[in-house]
Order: sequence, then structure tokens, then C-alpha cells
Amino acid sequence: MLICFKTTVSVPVLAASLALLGACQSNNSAQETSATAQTSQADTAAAKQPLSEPLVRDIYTADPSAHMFEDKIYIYPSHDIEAGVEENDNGDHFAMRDYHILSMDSVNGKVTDHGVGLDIKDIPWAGRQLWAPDAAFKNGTYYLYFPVKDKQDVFRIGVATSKSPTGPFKAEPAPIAGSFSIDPAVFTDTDGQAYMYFGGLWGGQLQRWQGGKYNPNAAEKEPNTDVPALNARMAKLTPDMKKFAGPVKEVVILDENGKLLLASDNNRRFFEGGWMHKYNGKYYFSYSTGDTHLLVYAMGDSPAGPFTYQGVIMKPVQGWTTHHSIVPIKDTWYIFYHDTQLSNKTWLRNIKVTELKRRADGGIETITP
Ligand code: FUB
Repeated sequence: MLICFKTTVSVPVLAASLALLGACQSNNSAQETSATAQTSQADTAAAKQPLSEPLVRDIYTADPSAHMFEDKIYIYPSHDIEAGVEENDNGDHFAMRDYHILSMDSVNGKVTDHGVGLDIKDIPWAGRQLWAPDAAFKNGTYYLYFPVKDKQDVFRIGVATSKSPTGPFKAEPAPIAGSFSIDPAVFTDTDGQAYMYFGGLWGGQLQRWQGGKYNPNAAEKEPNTDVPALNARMAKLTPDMKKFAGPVKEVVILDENGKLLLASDNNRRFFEGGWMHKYNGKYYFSYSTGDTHLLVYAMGDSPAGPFTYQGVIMKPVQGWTTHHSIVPIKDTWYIFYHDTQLSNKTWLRNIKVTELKRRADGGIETITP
């Protein structure tokens, strides 16, 4: 069931799409599907164009955090590699070792790969697995925020600095005190205050941090019952952008009745890959629902929330993970995301970009890849 669902979405190779569509249907009732019906499915599929081609083809890239710096688009993605690690629910097969920084003059322009901006070997406290990064700029310095497991195999978040958006970045000697889990996303509000949003379930270890301390014996997954869902975390950053300025808080997400989302509500609850943007004075916290493979969003009146769940931004892409960033470029909003078009392997992904459209009420239109 899952395999049918996931492989029939967004596969831009028409022949593959049609073959898979056919395979899924034969599981249901379509043995007697007529030649005419097959032709009309082919017509529909043929009319469907891929939203975007992979931005880079000679390396695998994922988790794109995009920013406009110096009037240019810079992308800070994960750099996926074939590490030869067996696939598991803990994400051990995502065993990345460096970051390549990319830039473009315009959305459809040529992509430049600026090479390695930070290597795991140059992070003194790092053990393994450089996961989804983000970047920020303040007062002439660029900051690269990255999650990596420390030598005790616990995910922490580090920061590295450079005078250039393309690096090389120099890592601070220790992780950000009080940081944990994965997927940092740094948002700078219009008043200049920066905030970091972070966290991720399962392999991202967020479920091991309940009660404020790391519990290595905690279950590998969150409870899947009608208890409140585990929330992403956020903290204010200090003016030098290198530390948490205050306590780590939960990013509370409520349903339409003002109730906390439940752990069992896995079409809506936070899983990983948080991102914050502001539009017309409202704060949009968007994230991946992980095991239901959706990108969704919630809205609030302050960067600290609470946020109310709104809807789906992007339906599942090809591959298990889905991860995004949302950024205005000139007068248009774009969503950078990834799928596995080039490899069809969950751990070898490729980044893409497409336009993000809003309704008149500020709500985001759902994208079907
Ligand atoms: O790239 C490794 C992990 O996969 C990221 O940290 C998650 O958001 C997911 O995309």
C-alpha cells in the first residue's frame, strides 16, 4: 500500500510513472481495466509535468535551506553520499560528511557549486552524521548551523562562521550549549532578533529529551497514542548568534479547537524539518510530518507561538523524507524541497524549487508534486 502510494507521486519519468500506476491498480480491482481506460490514464499522466528538475545532478543534495544574501540565492543543503550503511528507522544510512554550498543568480539560473564549506573532520566535537543545516547573516558574518552526533552519539547543534556566504566555515570548538536533536532553522524577525527552531523525532532523538535531559534508554519512537504530540523546540539567539539567549521552549501547535495536537495525529503533528517565515505580520511554522510524508504549516501571532494548524503545503514526494525552506525572491515566494528523482534511493536525494502560492486570506495552496 505505502509503496504504491509513494512511488506513484512525483516520478517525473513518464514511463516509470505509468508502470507503477499500473502496478498499484492491479492491486485494487483493475485486472479488467479496459484498453480505453488505460489510454485515458496515460493522457492524464502525460499532461502532468514535473514541478522542477533537480537543481544539481553531479552530487546528491537534500534538506535545502535557501536564503537571499547579497541579492543572490544561496542554498545550504545536506550532501548525501552512499556510505554503505544499512537502511533503518534510526536514519543511520544518512551518514553525510560535509556540506557543499550552492548559489544561483535567479531561480531558473545556472547553479554554482562552491565546493565544501564545512567538513566533519574540521568539527572538533563531531562523531558522525552531518544532517540538515541552515545559515544566517548578521553584521558582516555568515553563520552556518548544523546538527551532528557528538562522540557519544548524541545529536547536538553546532555553529560555524565565515566572512563569505560560501565559506569555508570555521566551527566553534563546542556545540551550542543547551542544544540537542536536529534540523536547526534560524529565523531573524523584522526587529533583528534571531530565533532557532529545531528538533526531530526517531533518528533525530527528540523523544529522548523529555524532561530536559537525554535519556539513552528512551524508546526509539514517540508514543503513538492520544497523548499530546512532542513539539519542536525554539530558543532566542544571543546578539553574537552563537548561543541561546534564553530557555529552550516548545513550539506549541494547536488544532482548530485550540487543543494540543496529539501524538497519534501523525498527518498533522510535528516530526522534523521545521522552518519559520513571516508574511503580512503572521508567523508561519512549517514542518515535515515524517512517517506520513507531508509538509504542513501552522500560523501564529508571535515567533514563539502558539501556532494553529492550517493545512498541507506539499503532498508526499518520492522518497521517505521531505524537507523544505520557504523564501521570498524578489516579489515571489518559493519553496525549496527535495525528492529522490535521480537515484530512487531514500538516502540519495536531489534538491528542487517551485513557486509557493497563497490564497487571498494568506493561506498556502497545497502543492502536489
Ligand atoms: O538529511 C537527514 C535528515 O533527513 C534531515 O535532518 C531530516 O530533516 C530528513 O530530511
